[in-house]
Amino acid sequence: AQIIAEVSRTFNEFLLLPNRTRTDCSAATVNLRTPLVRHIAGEAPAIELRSPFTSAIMQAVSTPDLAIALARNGGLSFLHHNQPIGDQAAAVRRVKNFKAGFVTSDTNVRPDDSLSLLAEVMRRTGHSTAAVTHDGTATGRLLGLVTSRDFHPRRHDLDGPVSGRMTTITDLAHAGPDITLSEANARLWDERLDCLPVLDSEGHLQHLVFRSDYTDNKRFPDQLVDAAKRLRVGAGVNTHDYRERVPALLEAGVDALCFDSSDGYSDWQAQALSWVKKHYPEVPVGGGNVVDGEAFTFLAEAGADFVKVGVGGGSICITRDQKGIGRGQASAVLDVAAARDAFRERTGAYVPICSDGGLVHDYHVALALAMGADFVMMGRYFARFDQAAGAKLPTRDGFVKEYWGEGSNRARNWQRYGQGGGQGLVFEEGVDGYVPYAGGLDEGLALTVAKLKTTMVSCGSTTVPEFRSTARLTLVSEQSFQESHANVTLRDTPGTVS
Ligand code: MZP
Repeated sequence: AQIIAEVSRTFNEFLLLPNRTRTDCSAATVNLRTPLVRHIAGEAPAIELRSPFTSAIMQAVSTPDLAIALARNGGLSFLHHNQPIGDQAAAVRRVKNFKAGFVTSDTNVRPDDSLSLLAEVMRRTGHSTAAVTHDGTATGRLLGLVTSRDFHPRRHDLDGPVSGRMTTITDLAHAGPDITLSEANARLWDERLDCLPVLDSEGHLQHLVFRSDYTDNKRFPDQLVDAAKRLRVGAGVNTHDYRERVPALLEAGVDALCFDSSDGYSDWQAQALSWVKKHYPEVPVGGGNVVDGEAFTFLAEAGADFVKVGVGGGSICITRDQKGIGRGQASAVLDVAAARDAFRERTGAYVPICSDGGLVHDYHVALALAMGADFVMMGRYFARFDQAAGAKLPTRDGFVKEYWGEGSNRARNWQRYGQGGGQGLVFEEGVDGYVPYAGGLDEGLALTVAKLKTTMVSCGSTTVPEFRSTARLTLVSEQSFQESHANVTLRDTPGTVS
């Protein structure tokens, strides 16, 4: 056997050193955009994530509800394939048919008509206030506010001078669902406005962004319904029934596929990737999981548009106990990232990598990105939210949610865990358990994103690629790991101070 000299390391063994933070580097200026799929290095990818989060291809995690919530927050879910093809396709359709938030007009509503059209939308939907922007450029101008009840913008609500119903909004980008707002405008948007119309440079209404969910198109004037923006969704596939599953998912409107295997370094996966690329060359399809550069290159050469990294690190995973297979997640990501960069140098193609599983603390997301991941995939994290599949159960101290592995007897996902060719699991590679309940995805993810941005600011970075290239990591000793935690008796520790 060959012994790899390097020790297999995981995230807990590393910390980031702060870099110099420039004055223009703040949470408001951090941009978390990251590529999802293969592209020519230096060019824009066909699909980007607004936020580097994907949810695990697991029964307990990626429901259509979770996919909708995550897509609306800039990430992407991969709906699980451990279900009949028709059911998975129906789940894809549920996400794609969700029209909340966006109604797009392609009918060139004249600027003069915009206000009256908005008033009509507001009347029908019960919205009370709306803002009208003149254009979608970075210096979009707020033309007016339409209100159906008292709405008095306070000066500090708005970035620009307020004069009657006219003011200036800065930093309002026109990017469809990817609208970004300056901090002040985001606050205004959160607190006061119900509806944000986006107009093109000639003042034609392009689409309306609503805060609440509106699936009933009847509420909108006809001019605004036929071309609603649709949320993105991914789906897991396996190397057994892909010839039937892939076309059904595509028919349902899926945006990206991912071959899902606990060990993706196999001829079966290379053959399946090649089949998809031959029959559907335009369809983004990822592969995995792998833990070293050699396996990454194998899948990238077979056509994978992204590669997932991680074997044995998942919170519900016992593959390492059962089979002695795996690698510390930090070592795996560092090795695969180096191979991705070498592949880019050699071929000119950038194939993003995803750090999948084993992210226990929020700061592990930052570590994964610093070590080279383009985005992360998480199971335990998302299983805690309302939108995940597990039942919410009361305990003495609050609530928990069920969370079980795909290799557990509960899921019996034999397509993911090839154990000798036959159908069925010979032994378990995952467990069935509980995770603390964490409420809704919107609030939970917002907190994680806030921490990620703050970490990036401390490291002097405003973009994921900049963070990756400038981050400095240090190994921590057992003693310094202890030092990282609070070293006082906590106030709410029972039986300490009366
Ligand atoms: P985590 O976020 O809960 O730590 O890990 C989720 C990841 O664990 C999944 O994306 C998948 O790669 C992996 N997984 C899913 N089921 C099992 C299992 O039963 C597993 N062993 O390891």
